[in-house]
Amino acid sequence: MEISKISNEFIVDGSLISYKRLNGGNINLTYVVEYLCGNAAKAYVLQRINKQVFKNPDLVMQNVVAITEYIGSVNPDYPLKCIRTKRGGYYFVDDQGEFWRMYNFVKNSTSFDTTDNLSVALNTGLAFGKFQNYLNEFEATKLNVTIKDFHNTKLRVKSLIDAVKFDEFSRRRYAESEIEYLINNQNRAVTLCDLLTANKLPLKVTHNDTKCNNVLFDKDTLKPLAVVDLDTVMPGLCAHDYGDGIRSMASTAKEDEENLSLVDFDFDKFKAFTKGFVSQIKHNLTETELSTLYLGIEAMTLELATRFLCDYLQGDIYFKTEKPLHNLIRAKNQIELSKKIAFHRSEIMQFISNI
Ligand code: GN1
Ligand code: MG
Repeated sequence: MEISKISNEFIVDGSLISYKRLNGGNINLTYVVEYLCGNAAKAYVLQRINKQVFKNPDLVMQNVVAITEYIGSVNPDYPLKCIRTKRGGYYFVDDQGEFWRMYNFVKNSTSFDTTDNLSVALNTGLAFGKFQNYLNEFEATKLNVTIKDFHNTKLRVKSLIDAVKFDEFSRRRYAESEIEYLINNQNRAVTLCDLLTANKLPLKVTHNDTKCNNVLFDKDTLKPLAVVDLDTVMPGLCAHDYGDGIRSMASTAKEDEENLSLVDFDFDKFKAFTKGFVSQIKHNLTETELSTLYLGIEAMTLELATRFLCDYLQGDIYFKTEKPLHNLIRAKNQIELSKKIAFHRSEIMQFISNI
């Protein structure tokens, strides 16, 4: 169905003057649509929810609406809002059964896939830390689980082992050393899951995808305006949000950089994100949560490598890819990063424990 028709299903003033597809994001399809109302142009973000990944988009939208409204009630400056459809509700199902939703485009905002700017690193940590704080009193059981076992690292490893056994696309031979690394290093990845199972860590409302590019910044001041991409907000572990944030922020290279010699762990960005994040949430953490934050970095890096590699072996069915070996490249990249993290383990742990 045409973008203009889909877009016109939402309650927006004026008439559509342009639309443009955005490239970011590994899962959903995103457009910016622009409307002219009188003399003023106003932009919106139109997104197709990936049904392969989010099996029940209705549950996703219930969460997203509840969370945006709740954060808006505790922080009146939170600028993100879902736009209603003319038929009622917050999503439109097109004639191919695809689910679409619309947000306001946050004015004067920008985002970064990677950055070398330390105040952006600090502000990203602050933004995700504040996000957890805003939702501290939100009843976690009110949230739908939009992807079951999303950060169940043990199951992610099991899926990889199954994909290796099955080897449906005969790709195993191209990934032998990566498979071996991830299977041999699974202990570094699953400790948090074990602590959760043993009831040693509390479940909180977490974002579960704390990538650098899921924060919108003011283009001029680089102050954080909003945390976005709320599809995976679910009960989870604080260390997972922290670890995923460091995994994404503290790399010296983009997530799919092929030249592995460019992949390293940037201490300054790590420190800046950590300061921002931990300063916001420290008072809400138990001793065990605080002392296991480091494990989140190892877990999230190895888990994502495992997910990319599993998807490569399964024929690239989950993450959007732009080239044949994209998921293998991403897996190699995250493995390289995890080696750098392990190499600096004691320094990283020491910095966190002194904060
Ligand atoms: C996906 O949609 P996006 O690009 O923000 C993925 C995350 C991964 C990330 C890696 C629902 O996030 O879990 O960490 O790619 N989201 C989902 O870039 O699987
Ligand atoms: Mg995103």
